[in-house]
Amino acid sequence: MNPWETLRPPSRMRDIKEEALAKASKSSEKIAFRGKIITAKKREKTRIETVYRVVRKHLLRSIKILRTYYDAHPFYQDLVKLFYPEEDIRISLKRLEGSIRTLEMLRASYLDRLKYIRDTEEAARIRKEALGRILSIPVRRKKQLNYALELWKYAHKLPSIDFDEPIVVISGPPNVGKSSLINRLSTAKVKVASYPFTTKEIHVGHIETKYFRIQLIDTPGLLDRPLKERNEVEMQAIYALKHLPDLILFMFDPSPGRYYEADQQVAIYREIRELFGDKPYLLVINKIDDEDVDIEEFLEEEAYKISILKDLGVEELRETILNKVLKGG
Ligand SMILES: Nc1nc2c(ncn2[C@@H]2O[C@H](COP(=O)(O)OP(=O)(O)OP(=O)(O)O)[C@@H](O)[C@H]2O)c(=O)[nH]1
Ligand SMILES: [Mg+2]
Repeated sequence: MNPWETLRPPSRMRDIKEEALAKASKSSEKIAFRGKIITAKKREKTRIETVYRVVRKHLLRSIKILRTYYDAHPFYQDLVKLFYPEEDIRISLKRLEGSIRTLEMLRASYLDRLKYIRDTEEAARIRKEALGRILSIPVRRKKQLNYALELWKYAHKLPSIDFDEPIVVISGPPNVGKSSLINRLSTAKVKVASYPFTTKEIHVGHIETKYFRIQLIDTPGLLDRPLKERNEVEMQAIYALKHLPDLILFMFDPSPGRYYEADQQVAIYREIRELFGDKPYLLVINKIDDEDVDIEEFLEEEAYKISILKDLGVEELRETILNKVLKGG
């Protein structure tokens, strides 16, 4: 599962202040009168506690978002690390945890001071000072709160993967029909277009059988270049291949509209096979309704031949996928 998907984000610094002050003023409305000093003490205590709680809530949400990185499955760690380096996460987390300690200390010290007030003016003065100092914490931690918020925005939308159920990763060069296939075989609804680089992130779809749910993963197209030159979009595909598959479905495009020549498509396949050779593969040549080159000639391996457009061989492919992942054969 995506460990961020159920987490709540912190608010922006300005909204935290607004929420805290609104709740503080509301919280003191309900206090019944029981003598001037006692009532003032109670009122100001409630206000300080309320502001403390709101600030704490947002700091803790941010801390939780960043800490979740350390408990996440390596697949999610790799995807997050692409845009949020581990060192930045570590530093932000340390700062935010430090400000929780400051916050606790401020609360304790101001509530203590409230105990010894002699008049209502003094109570108001202490409360004013307390609120000022407590609310300066999110101001000083604005950068870290924002960092956690941005990380959450990216991470909570990553696809939810169940690591206990079978996973098939669809991979291949750009524009070969990967998204068309996942849309055809599973519940996924991924954008398909006649130009390359349509898919820029990982998508998941499901095939429901009577007893199992198989996850199909659509990935961005891979370019013909070595691993160290791959950009963030391609690296998402690489990480899906590295961490997820029980079966890798590698697709080729023999049509005149192919993005790469046959030999280059095969070169990409070989590079992937070299990196992740220990996984079972299923090779698929799509678009046989519009075949222009013989991929198998370069491939020197057997491949499934299908046309998603004309619905040729697709049902047989589905059966093969189910047999391979469910029976391991
Ligand atoms: N002729 C023909 N065209 C097809 C077939 N399957 C898919 N296409 C077309 O190929 C183009 C690319 O399809 P996509 O499914 O977006 O390909 P993709 O591999 O996901 O592409 P990227 O995400 O850009 O890497 C679209 O115009 C599809 O309509 C097929 O069997 N025959
Ligand atoms: Mg696609």
